Amino acid sequence: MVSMDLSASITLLLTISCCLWNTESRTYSSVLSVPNGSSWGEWGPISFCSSGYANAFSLKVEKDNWTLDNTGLNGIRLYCDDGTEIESRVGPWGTWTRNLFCNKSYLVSYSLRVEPRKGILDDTAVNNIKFKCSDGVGRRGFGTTLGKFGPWSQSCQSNGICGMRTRMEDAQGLGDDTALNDVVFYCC
Ligand SMILES: [Ca+2]
Ligand SMILES: [Ca+2]
Repeated sequence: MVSMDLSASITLLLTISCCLWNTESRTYSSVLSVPNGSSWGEWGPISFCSSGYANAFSLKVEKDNWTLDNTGLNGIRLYCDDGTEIESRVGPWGTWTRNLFCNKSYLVSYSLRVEPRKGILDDTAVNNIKFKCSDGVGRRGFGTTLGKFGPWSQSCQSNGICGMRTRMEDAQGLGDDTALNDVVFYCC
């Protein structure tokens, strides 16, 4: 009787481990990054499409607010062909711009538009992002125009982007806010 209870507990434990792992992770083949991200803030959680790949995105953008503290890009949302929408850390400013889609293909590469550090002046860090679709066509987000685009990331060698993680600086109170500072994407 004791040994039956034990084996039932082990089975239950294995079942829980299996399912928690499934909701939080996914087997991926590579991680895409770029060298020009900024380094303020903390990395958020990794978010994966439940089973498919990202074929569209939208950006949370704070337009120039004519004050001395702008933040530019505040969030990235990916739309997966399995119907899921995923985000990692998202900043509090700005509004979501309209979606940009790949034509019967998936997102496979990206480049970040980043403003270099301004010292005592107003920093914004990342201002925009552009993607390449697996059909070779580019899609530039509706971000802001400060800074310049850096080099393209590697491209997914597998189907396409299936996950993401953003680095976000929390609100600085009266200090200089920058919101989104960097992002990496996962290929499956
Ligand atoms: Ca700022
Ligand atoms: Ca500053």
